[in-house]
Amino acid sequence: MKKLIAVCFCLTILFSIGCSKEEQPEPVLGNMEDKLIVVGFSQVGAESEWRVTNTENVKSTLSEENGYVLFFDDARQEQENQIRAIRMFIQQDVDYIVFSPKVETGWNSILMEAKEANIPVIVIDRYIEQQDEELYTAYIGSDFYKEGEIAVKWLTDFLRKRGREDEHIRIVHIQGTIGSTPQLGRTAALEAAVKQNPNWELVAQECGDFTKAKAYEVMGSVLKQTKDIDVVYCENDGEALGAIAAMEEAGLKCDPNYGVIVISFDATRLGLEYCLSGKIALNVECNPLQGPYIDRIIKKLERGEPIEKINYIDETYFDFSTITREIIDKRDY
Ligand code: GYE
Repeated sequence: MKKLIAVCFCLTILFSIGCSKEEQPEPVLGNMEDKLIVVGFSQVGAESEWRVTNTENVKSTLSEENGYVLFFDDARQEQENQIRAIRMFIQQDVDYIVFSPKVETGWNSILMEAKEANIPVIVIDRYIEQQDEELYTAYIGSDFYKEGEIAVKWLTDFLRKRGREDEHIRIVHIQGTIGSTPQLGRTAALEAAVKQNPNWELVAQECGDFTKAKAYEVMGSVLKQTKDIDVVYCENDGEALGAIAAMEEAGLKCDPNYGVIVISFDATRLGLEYCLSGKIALNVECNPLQGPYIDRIIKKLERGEPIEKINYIDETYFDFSTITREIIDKRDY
């Protein structure tokens, strides 16, 4: 631990008012020196329930009581803002940089700057293109292709159980932010399954940007073209809620037994309520509680212990036939 607590507080103030390093006043030295670990966290935005939970969890875990000073920046969905925040963290000489990259590409030069400054970078949630393994210290997040595989396997089994395995299945696909790891993984799994099942047809593929509003809008346009839809595959809960609202307005029933089968990802509390009502048939979990994983890795690094480079979080799924009120009430998010 190389930072002084008083410096941290000065920097927090400077960061929020946007002063340059040269303008910083002399730090006032306190008696808690050499105790707190300074982390700069660049969050991609606040587009979904998942994201809000992720932010709160990281903030509450990397707390002062737990030994940290946290600089937080919300990039509002702009990669440029993330790059600017990371550069600011480097100038502030933080101990660690944590960031959730909006998309997979475009990070090389800023991560090179962090590497030159000897600041370990922990990538969370979404992944980066692997050009240089040495540009980051660890990744913590989900295996998104696996999540997609869970979804298509569930759909295959469900259709088989209903004797619909040879039926023509018309699928609407609402994608997340294009180029982000969850979009790439969840999309790739669906597209692979469509190739394997000649009777599955992708009737529309639109970007919902992981938001309820955008999904509502794009689903509305799809419904103007066709209402002959068997499955809507949404890449997060917000999108599922938007798509369901548009379908219900258009007179479609979202119900795996007698209507449209809606598939979603995240399994937030609200998403699971929809699963309990049957409006979402399957909800594949994506765990946003990544703070404790970050904490564990940083503390290990502080003690000089070896760490795993890639850390996938264990995840499950919930479907309309097995979800219960008790399960929802016991969940943390
Ligand atoms: O599924 C979605 C969010 O990157 C895993 O981003 C995350 C995704 C999550 O906005 O709700």
